[in-house]
Amino acid sequence: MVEKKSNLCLAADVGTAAELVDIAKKVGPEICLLKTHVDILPDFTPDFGSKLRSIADGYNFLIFEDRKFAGIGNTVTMQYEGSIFHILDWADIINAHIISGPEIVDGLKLKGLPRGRGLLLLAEMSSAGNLAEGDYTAAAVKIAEDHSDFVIGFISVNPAFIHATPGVQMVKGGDALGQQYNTPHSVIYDRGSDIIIVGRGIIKAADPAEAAREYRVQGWDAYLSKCS
Ligand code: S5P
Repeated sequence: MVEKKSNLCLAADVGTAAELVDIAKKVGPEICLLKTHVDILPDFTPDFGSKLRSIADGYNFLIFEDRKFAGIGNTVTMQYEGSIFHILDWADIINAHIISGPEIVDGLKLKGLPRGRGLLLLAEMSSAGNLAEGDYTAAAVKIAEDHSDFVIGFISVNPAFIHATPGVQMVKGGDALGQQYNTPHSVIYDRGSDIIIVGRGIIKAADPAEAAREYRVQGWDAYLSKCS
């Protein structure tokens, strides 16, 4: 993040793997993280992971597969490593709900820790009416503290961890399906997050590379103001 002066994570929710590779190359210089939903892609092929990895290595960003694992420990172990996606092989970071209890972290850690991977826990969510609050959020923090060798942060509350916050656009607002947006400054400066996760604010812009630059500058400026 410091090397690239970027706390911008692109949520690359595009329709095909070809578009994803294209936008990764366009906005690569601006981002610290690229977030994927690999199960959206109809043209997924087994070389997807290695292709994306070489772009990530070239532009010095990490890959975050937003799989939102939620099952029991044994099941998520298999989902992480197996299927046609082999997420373990190419994603630096994954995330998980804690609804099934702390063993979900043990299951993912079993595979991820030896490979140097990291996990974000969904402690809060940006969608209207979500149930991740109060005791549930506190439980996510406790689980993270108990597994601080593998859990690196949250999808947004404890300064020892990284907070990555979705629901970010240049103007406060929302979409037609309950997404709630705040500005980069409000998320980083007022709420104390570390990373902004931006999807449609960039991928639907006329010039995604230019939009990514603007989000990076606003996110990084808000971070520098917070530090000073
Ligand atoms: O609470 C959440 C958690 C996540 S990971 N709310 C979210 O919106 N996300 C993800 O962030 C969501 O799945 C999508 O990929 C991205 C937001 O995209 P945007 O187009 O609304 O900026």
